[in-house]
Amino acid sequence: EQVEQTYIMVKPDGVQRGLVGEIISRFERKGFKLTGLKLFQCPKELAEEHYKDLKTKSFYPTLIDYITSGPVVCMVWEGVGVVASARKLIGSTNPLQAEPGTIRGDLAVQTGRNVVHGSDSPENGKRETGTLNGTLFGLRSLSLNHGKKKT
Ligand code: YYY
Ligand code: MG
Repeated sequence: EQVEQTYIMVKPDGVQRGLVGEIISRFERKGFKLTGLKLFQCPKELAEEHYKDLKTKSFYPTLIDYITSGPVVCMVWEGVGVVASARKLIGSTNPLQAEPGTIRGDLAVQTGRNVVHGSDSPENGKRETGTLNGTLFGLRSLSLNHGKKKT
């Protein structure tokens, strides 16, 4: 059972719709630990780096336009099994196929406006939170003892 980190990003539609608190709340209630957070206007080059695996897809240009269309909220969440668990909390890529109770299942209807990103593997969790190849989103992860006072 290994402690992992995952990169969670509230996409521009989620920020515009005022869903930041709702989304953070779901990860908090689940019991994961927030170790990095910032509001950020993603430059095109960084969006392209983040989604480089999707470069050949037909929706790629639209995706880059969308993700750079307004501020996003970048977060690092930490915990045992957090990568896979966060993907479950988020739900399927197409919100119409996402189960009720998931973020996308409850809050979205369009694949191109699916409110939140989550790393799809522990390796990408490392890449996207910047613990592997430098700071992709410039997030510095503060792994402090939340709620625990040193005695
Ligand atoms: O990891 P996840 O966000 O669930 O899906 P990906 O397959 O990584 O695609 C990233 C992003 O691209 C997705 O959240 C919406 C967009 N997208 C799209 O607009 N149309 C598709 N057919 C597939 C994905
Ligand atoms: Mg993905």
